[in-house]
Amino acid sequence: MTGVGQPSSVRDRIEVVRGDITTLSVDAIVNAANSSLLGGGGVDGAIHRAAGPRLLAECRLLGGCEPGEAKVTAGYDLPARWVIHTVGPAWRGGRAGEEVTLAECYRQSLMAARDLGAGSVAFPSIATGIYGFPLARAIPIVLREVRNHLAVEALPARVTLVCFDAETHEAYLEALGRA
Ligand code: AR6
Repeated sequence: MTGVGQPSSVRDRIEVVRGDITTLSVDAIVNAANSSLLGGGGVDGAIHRAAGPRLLAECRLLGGCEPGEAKVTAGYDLPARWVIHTVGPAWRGGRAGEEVTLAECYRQSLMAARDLGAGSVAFPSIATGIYGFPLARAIPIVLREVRNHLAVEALPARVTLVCFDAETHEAYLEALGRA
């Protein structure tokens, strides 16, 4: 049990939900972007549509983003105050450093959230859509990086892992022992 004034456990600070990340009232949402940062399909397209054209205007000033890096913009018309854009690895069979790059996406995004002072941050399942990173290989990396960060940092206080489709949602719940 967590008493008044005691820090919550890492476990209690991680939440898995099924839904559309653009609707969440959190301090920051993470975008699974591409290196241009100029929009695309999947969650990237949904975030740009929901945030409005001012998001693209700010992204144009950022000069792109390398895989594993994270860059911050405002959230504009989104409920979230900030968008943390990161670029996952396109899957090339697993021998091109994809797992290291995916870990770096989560690590850099969590550091960006901390530096913003964000209390809450929501992640999509980076790289497991159009980029083809196998979900079963991604989830242990995601959970390891989120847990490692929360074990040593107070911010973000809460991390929401957002699953758009049923398969992703079930796989996350199972990995967390909450199925
Ligand atoms: N909310 C939450 N998750 C979503 C949403 C949403 N609204 N829409 C899709 N997802 P993907 P990637 C899930 O393809 O694999 C873009 O064109 C989706 O079901 O969006 O990193 C970029 O510009 C999947 O589980 O991102 C890049 O070119 C997860 O988000 C490329 O796609 C990630 O799927 C990046 O590919």
